[in-house]
Amino acid sequence: MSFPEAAGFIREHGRFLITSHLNPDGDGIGAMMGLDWALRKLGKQSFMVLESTPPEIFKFLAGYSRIGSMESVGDITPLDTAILVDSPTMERVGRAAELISPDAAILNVDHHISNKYFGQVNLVEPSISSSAEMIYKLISELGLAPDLDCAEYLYTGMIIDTGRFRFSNTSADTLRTAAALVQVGVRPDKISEGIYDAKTLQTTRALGRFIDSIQIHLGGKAAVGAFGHDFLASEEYQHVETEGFVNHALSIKGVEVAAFLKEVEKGKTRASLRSRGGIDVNKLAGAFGGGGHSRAAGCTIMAPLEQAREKLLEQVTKGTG
Ligand SMILES: [Mn+2]
Repeated sequence: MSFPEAAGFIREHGRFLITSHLNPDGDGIGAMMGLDWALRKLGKQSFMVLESTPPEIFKFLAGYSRIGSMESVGDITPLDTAILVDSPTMERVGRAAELISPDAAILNVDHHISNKYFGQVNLVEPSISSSAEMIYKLISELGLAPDLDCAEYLYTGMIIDTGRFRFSNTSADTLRTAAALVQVGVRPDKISEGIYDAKTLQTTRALGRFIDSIQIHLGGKAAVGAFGHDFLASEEYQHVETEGFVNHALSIKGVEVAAFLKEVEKGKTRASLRSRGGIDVNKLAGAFGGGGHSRAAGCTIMAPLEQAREKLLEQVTKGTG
């Protein structure tokens, strides 16, 4: 599926639900908001709804309150047209799927290699850094040029998914797009400060806790940091944003694969996985029903923390040994 076909889908419809995956990152948020901006520019009706309240950390984006949650929207009739961004499956949007009528026309815009092509129209481009970069191309295809607000949405998505233009998904096109957004007026220092230098004290303390928890396995090849259920359920944790924590485990010399394990419920552990390229974490996550990208992926392991760690390491050994 090509950008012109996705643009055609947008032109043909009038009223859209836009949603993204559970616990969205800056790319899901930025791509949603950029797309919402474009739809409204075209005179369309657009509603952005996530399962839960969007994360505090991106509150500096203009019009952030336009993003609703299942709680805030109350009872609304399911929509006939939906665009899912940055979500590899329908299931990943969680309860927001209740707002999509069963026979809805769905446009799927994503860059996860694990994408399941669940839409009527599927714009899936695993070679593109971020869903936000895809939305930039889609906006151009629609004959629009981002204003400053829109440029900030897309730039935010791009810096999150490229790790501030450090990861291997940072292409010449990525940098050209970023340059175009800066040309519109985006200030890289402002966005960077908004995301990386506006942490709660609890987040900074939690990072210390995460770093302390790192254990090295498989002769130095794997690093695993973990939060147990008690901490996740504590009042303190409610003010913590863990975006980027796992990269501290990956940055240790010799480490090829890193994991951040969170025991979200007793007996249920969420794993965030990163690799430097030798190990395909999309496949690793796939062994537990998850997925993502070859160097960044996630999955849920139905086991308590320590068992989840063992299962994960077993799978790394199987996949690489
Ligand atoms: Mn993404």
